[in-house]
Amino acid sequence: MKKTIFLSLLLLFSFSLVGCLNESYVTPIKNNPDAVTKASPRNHTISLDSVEIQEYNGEKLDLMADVLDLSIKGPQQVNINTYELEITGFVEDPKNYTYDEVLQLQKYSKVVTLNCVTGWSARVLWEGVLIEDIFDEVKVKSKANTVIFHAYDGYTTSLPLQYILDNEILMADKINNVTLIPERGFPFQLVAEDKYGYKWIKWITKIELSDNADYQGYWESRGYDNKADIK
Ligand SMILES: Nc1nc2c(c(=O)[nH]1)N[C@H]1C(S)=C(S)[C@@H](COP(=O)(O)O)O[C@H]1N2
Ligand SMILES: [Mo]
Repeated sequence: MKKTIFLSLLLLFSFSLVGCLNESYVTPIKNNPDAVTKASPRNHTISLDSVEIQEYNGEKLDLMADVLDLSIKGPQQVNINTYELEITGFVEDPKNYTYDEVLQLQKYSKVVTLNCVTGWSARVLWEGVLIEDIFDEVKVKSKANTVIFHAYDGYTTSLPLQYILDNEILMADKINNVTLIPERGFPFQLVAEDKYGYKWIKWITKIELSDNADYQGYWESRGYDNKADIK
């Protein structure tokens, strides 16, 4: 019995080591606190240091580990080798992206606060791709007015198309320069700034363009405001 516990601990420890070694590049980000910041292309970045940043432009950030996970089914383990992001619905050219294909898009970063309705919040540096850049590739049809996001755990949420375009909304693959861990929504979490946490869908698998402005996602259909504007 003791031996089994020891062996499991050893296994866990080795896995966490592998996790650290995997994170072998860090994307440098230009110092522009004002707007969405363009990150350098991946192939220009080689850095062996993978320490989570704790400060950005003089501002102290929260740590990735400080963020709570209260998701409906707990952290999802997404197999990145078979993962696909499906873009579907009212688009001219529906497309499935692999993880690497998504990360070929221009990277952006910004510091944004996530506020959960239950009262906690976390202010961190998000890095990812612009949803609008994906939409440019698949060509959104004019009758679409709503974007419905689907996740690996069956969770869904929606946002007005205009909100996504007007606010340069990101789909993040990194927090504080570190690739998302399963608890944080690996491979992608939506950075739905100015909206409550239940719009910040994690483990995104599908983005659907729709004309159903009244669509209600998981928490929305359970009584939470569909606008979710932070008061
Ligand atoms: N797929 C999925 N995404 C989800 C949830 C969930 O249960 N499943 N919970 C939401 C809620 S209520 C909050 S507050 C945020 C929390 O994000 P975090 O774990 O990065 O802090 O995730 C959101 N995204
Ligand atoms: Mo939440």
